[in-house]
Amino acid sequence: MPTVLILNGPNLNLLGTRRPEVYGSTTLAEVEALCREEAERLGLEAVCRQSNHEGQLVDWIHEAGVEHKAGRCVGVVFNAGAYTHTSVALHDAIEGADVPVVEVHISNVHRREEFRHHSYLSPVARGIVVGFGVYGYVLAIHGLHQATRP
Ligand code: CA2
Repeated sequence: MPTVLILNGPNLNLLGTRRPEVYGSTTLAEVEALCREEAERLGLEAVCRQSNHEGQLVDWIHEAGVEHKAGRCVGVVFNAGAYTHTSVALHDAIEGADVPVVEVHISNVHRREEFRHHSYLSPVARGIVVGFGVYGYVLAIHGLHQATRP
């Protein structure tokens, strides 16, 4: 079964434990379960990873690139957390790996502080889903599935 990589960056392991007014009350484990179910409905296997470390995220993007090239991975659903607004390394990894990436944000970053308005990932993303809470991950899986169908 082709895979879709669900990648979460720094502090997203805290989902559902704090700041429910911004990020809701769903935990990361529940988000991942939701992604697995939705992916399976579309004939995909969701592989879920989370890290607080930029280099680890870079490595996983590279691996997804290899899997994509081999026809085993349709792409990546990526919430890079705060690295979205800082990381040239993740921008370069996505560009270099040549794998479709959908950038996801649970909150509407454009309604928040100005430092959240700029994304280093958006220019190299296949698509962007912002502000729909954790349902954004489901939308992103559907988007990738549609966009990469033969
Ligand atoms: O809205 C999003 O999904 C963000 O990517 C979340 C990041 C933030 O830095 C981005 O600007 C927007 C923060 C993730 C931290 O999540 C927490 C969850 C619960 C408690 C504390 C942090």
